[in-house]
Amino acid sequence: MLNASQLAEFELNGFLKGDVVLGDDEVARLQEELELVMTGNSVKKPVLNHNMAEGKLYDDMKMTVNEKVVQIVNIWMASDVYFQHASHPVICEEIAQLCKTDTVRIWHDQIQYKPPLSGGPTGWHQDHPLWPIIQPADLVSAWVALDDAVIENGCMWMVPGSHKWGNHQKYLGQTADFKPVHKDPSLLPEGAVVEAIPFEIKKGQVGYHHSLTWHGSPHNRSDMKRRAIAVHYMPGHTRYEPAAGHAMLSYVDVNPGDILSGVHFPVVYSK
Ligand SMILES: O=C(O)CCC(=O)C(=O)O
Repeated sequence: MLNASQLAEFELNGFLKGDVVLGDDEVARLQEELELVMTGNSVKKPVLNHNMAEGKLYDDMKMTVNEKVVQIVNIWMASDVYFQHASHPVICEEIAQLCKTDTVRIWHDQIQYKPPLSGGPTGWHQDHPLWPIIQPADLVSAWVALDDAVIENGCMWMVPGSHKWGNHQKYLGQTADFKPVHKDPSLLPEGAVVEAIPFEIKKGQVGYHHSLTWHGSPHNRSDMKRRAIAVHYMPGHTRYEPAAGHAMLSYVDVNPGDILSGVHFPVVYSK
């Protein structure tokens, strides 16, 4: 359970470090299960399992063709261990606090694995604009490190306060050394300071971020793996409002305007 000062910090910054919520044995189990799914050896399959760096050359960054970021979407559908993780009682209760809701559903989850030396960057972005089938933009994600995530192996970076600036996704870019850039700063609200800080998370620790917070993670040139599981959670009032495509679209079986519910969007917390 988060205290008042943690809730105030999240409100101010749009992100927050939580506790270490998984012990070494639990992390080891998730790492094993990840290997099984990532190599295609699980019986059930996730929604996506691919190298998201492939074919993507950020115009403003030096990238080599061999860079790799393994992205797996909805590993919970392929692995009961990951479903249990997505239902973690401490995480789900804290998400309910941060979303100010009494019901929490899984929108979808996401592994990002940056392998040693060749791990590619995840460009600066906001989550909600990349999810154009749900409204409103008040989701919160729980990002749990499966290896210590530090500057050297490509931890996430965050821009404090950016969750209050609206949708700037199409203007976001980065410098060659991965500083966030707004392509038309005149559109930013008065007083907005675009300054990123590292969001280092220990193995088994949870970090929370709002779905409008600017974030990204650079290359992994270290000899350490950088594995993590992010679960993107919806408060009980999130509606299906299709405006463009998304990997989860074919799993929706409600009508536009309805609460996004159903077996593929399970309730993991309710008060
Ligand atoms: O794992 C990363 O580096 C990026 C993850 C991310 O963008 C997210 O969880 O919203």
